[in-house]
Amino acid sequence: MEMSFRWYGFGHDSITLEQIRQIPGVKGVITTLYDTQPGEAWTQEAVHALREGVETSGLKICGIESVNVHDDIKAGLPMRDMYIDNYIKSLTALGKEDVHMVCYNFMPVFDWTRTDLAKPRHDGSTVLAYDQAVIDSIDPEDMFASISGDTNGFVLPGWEPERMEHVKALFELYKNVDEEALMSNLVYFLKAIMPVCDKYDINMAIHPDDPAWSVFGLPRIITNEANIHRMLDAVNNPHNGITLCTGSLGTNRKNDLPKIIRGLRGRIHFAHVRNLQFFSDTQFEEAAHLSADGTFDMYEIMKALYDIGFDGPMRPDHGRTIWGEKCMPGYGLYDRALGAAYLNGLWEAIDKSQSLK
Ligand code: DNO
Repeated sequence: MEMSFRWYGFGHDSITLEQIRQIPGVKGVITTLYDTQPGEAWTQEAVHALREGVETSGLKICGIESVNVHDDIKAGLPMRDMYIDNYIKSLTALGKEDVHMVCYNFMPVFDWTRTDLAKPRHDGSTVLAYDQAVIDSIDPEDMFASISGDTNGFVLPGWEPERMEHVKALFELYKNVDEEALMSNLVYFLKAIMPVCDKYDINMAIHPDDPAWSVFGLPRIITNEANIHRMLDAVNNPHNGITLCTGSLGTNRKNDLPKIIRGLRGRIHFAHVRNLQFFSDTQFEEAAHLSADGTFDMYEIMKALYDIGFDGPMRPDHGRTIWGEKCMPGYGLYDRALGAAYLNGLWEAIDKSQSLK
């Protein structure tokens, strides 16, 4: 396991590489070319400049989150082959710059969805939260407006205003796309990109849908163990893997996270580890990483990752906003740094107790 930290790039993040470098055990960053749009071909020059910037600070790029997939690919529209060609160009640029892990998602229209970005918590922090009753009471077109006031001026990943301006048109795109069609569009995409992944040894790590069920009637497929295996078996190449995101897959309380992890040996290429606190099956808020602060047993999750020999990048995921920090909701320095230290501590303890046996 290699501990990493998500960083949004020069000019887009309140946190500096120098600060990240001082978090014990963090070896590198998970980043992206934040100025690109889904569907655009990345150039090797741009990736090289990003890499150089990161390496100058003594860190490295542990992986990209995300190279976003254009909606025409997800919806299976005629232009998809052109966008897939561009995706292959982006992967080539990354491969040539020695980047070997790419996180992406296949969620239609909205990426991760929360109904509150600054919910006050009992400990005085604020956190991201989700309440299905709120989703059921609003129009999808109002979704962006309802959360955009709480972002502290940051552009949230997956909620870029340029895309959100076209929500209605985006919904139109998917009107004939059900879960079966979405799955087959995903398989089509994966089959097309596997040769370049093989050539440059790039691990593709699909991010689970968050929450792990349909929102606003849109199809969602990376939601449970059976669907994950279906996707992996359909393109049975070790480069076709997943991002094990506990906070996303774990939204569905039927998903037994340690069990799912144990069944995915060799196919988990990236791990996002965080905790949730539930109020009902469809209402939850994000907790501190510590097991006792939420619902998940973080020891069992880390132990399962350890036992399957997980050796990819891991990052602490969304943190609470604490200590008066002004940051992108979920992506402040302080609570994620606490999360990294805690997860590293669990890993060290598991590792040492294994070697005592
Ligand atoms: C939210 C993130 C997601 C994730 C994408 C991957 O905080 O976990 O936006 O990066 O779904 O493409």
